Amino acid sequence: MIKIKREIFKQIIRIIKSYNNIVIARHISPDPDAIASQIALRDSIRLTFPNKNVYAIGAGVSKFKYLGELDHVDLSSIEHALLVVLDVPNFARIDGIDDLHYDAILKIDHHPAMDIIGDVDWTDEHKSSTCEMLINLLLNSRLVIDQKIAENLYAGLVFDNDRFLLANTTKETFETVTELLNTIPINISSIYDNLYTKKFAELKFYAHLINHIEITDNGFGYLVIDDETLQKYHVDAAAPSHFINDFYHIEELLCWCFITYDERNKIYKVNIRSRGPVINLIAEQYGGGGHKYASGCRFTNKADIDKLVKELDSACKDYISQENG
Ligand SMILES: [Mn+2]
Repeated sequence: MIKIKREIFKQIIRIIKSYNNIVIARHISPDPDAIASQIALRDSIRLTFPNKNVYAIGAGVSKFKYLGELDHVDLSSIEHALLVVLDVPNFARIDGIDDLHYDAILKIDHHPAMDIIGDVDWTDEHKSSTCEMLINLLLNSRLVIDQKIAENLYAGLVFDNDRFLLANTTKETFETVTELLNTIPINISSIYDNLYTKKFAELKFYAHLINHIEITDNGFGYLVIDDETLQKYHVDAAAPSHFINDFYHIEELLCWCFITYDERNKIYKVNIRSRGPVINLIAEQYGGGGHKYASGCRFTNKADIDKLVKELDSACKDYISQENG
């Protein structure tokens, strides 16, 4: 039996019930956990409370269209809204709420807490994904779940723990999935087709990453990817983020990062992963953040590249000397 946090579920339902306008947001550069969680929760609230206005907002990503459509709505015209924040702990990384006036915040997230504190706040950094938390919520409250909602939540869950491969996978993760599958049949193979089918161009780009990553004596791997390289392989500035998790389980790497120049937004996008040193505090210094071992940030100053690379490399060095301590 999963330990159910009935009290927090009651509070969540109460605050949802008390608002007619509900806007659901998540982080910039969204991944399937971020988008699937907001679309699933929106659809569930709409089915449960058909008279409410519920919107899932933020920039869309064509790669994740199969999860469902986001809402394009003039936020400045919405009054007395409940802002639901999913899968993001800090205001700086919420996508697209600048024009929104809201009266209260409901936050559900599995990142270490930062500056967003919800009026109702369920933060649990031991959960593998925000979708895992929403499965717990939907299966243990009056919120309606159907097959599409269940499939979205499963997709977000397996994306964030890389099909139960990563260390954020727990006994509770398996129990949550079992409870979901016992409740609703879902088409797992079509979810995996959507999540994992790739084009050759993308795999050739992956080969480029493998062939060009620089690895220091301290087990730190990094690669700066310019716009010319992205164009050569016909991929966009988000492509490196799709491969960052494929560098887990490489013996020579303790920590690795891709720094990608996004020509359209004139910004460097950084993905960082680690099997050794904690990296989210470093990412926070560059305006980013995330999990202890999976973080990201963005910056415009080219000089920050060298600084960040040096800092991550020395974090690896410190980690090794502590291990050998
Ligand atoms: Mn997540």
